Amino acid sequence: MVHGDIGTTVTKLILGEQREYPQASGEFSSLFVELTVALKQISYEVNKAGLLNVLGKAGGRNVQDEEQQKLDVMANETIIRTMEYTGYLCGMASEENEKVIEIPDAYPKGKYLLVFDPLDGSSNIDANVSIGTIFGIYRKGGGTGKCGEDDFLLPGRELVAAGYVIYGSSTMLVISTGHGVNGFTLDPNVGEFILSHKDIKTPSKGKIYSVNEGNYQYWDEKTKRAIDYFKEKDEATKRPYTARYIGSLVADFHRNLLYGGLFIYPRDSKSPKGKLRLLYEANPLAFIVENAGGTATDGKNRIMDIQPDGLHMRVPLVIGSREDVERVTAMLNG
Ligand code: AHM
Ligand code: MG
Repeated sequence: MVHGDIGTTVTKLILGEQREYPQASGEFSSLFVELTVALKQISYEVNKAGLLNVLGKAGGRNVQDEEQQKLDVMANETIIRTMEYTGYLCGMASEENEKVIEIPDAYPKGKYLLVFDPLDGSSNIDANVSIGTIFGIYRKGGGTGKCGEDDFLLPGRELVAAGYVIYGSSTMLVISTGHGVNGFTLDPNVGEFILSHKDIKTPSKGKIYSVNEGNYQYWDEKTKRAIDYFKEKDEATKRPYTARYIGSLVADFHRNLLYGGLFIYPRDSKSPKGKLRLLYEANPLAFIVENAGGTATDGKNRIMDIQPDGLHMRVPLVIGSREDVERVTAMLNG
């Protein structure tokens, strides 16, 4: 059931959902509100980055051996420092940290697990292209206390909630707690996420395909054929699809969610396991797309049924409108 009318705040919507479950302790709602505080801080920093001359590299390399941008570090620290204090989490996992982020001994522990990519698409930062934050929330299996890597190796179907923020021409938060998908636009004057896109449903078939075709020579024949289809006349529309690729997953995904279409990052000979990460990129977006009526696979299996083998496991990703994803998945397996 979807709560709230256009113009309501994200806090009100989450509280409304909580009241549907009289046995709920309110911890999830409080956790979520704290998370939105961190997300608003990141939005503020991203927006003023150009002004403050903080663009550029921080000098370090993260666990994936990628250059860390200053804003990546800032976003990661903002989420960790905000959320470790709440008492609702037993640990966190971030794209920027090799191991589980433990809650300091001084703070109480809770029953939830937070996974996140603090600033996705960060190679686009210096060009002022839209970037995003992706997150997922799980409930720990059994009790509170500290948690280790094994606690995080859960399939996406166990997610309690997931969402992303897109730092674009305005900042938007898109979330699902498993009851549809709602989009909120940050009103900078009052500092609140306001419901602007109620009960988002993605079209069952789109006209857009998004893939880095520069990798064409690294694809196998089935992948080439599956992508070539979109340049031919589609059986239904008698027109080829439109190509759109920003190179910023949240931005590519968000556009396709609203307009219909699909995003594909297939495995290739450079990245035989795929590029994108299951825990904090593919799973949260798969949770969102399924709640909006779309679907997501790794080219064969449902993304949310994949058993992770590590915090930073990579997967191929085919995600978006149901008919389009099913077509590609069938062609990859034909
Ligand atoms: P990041 O987490 O290091 O920012 O990398 C993920 C990004 C996604 O946002 C985007 O979809 C993809 O990498 C683009 O990859 P490519 O440049 O290979 O097309
Ligand atoms: Mg990322």
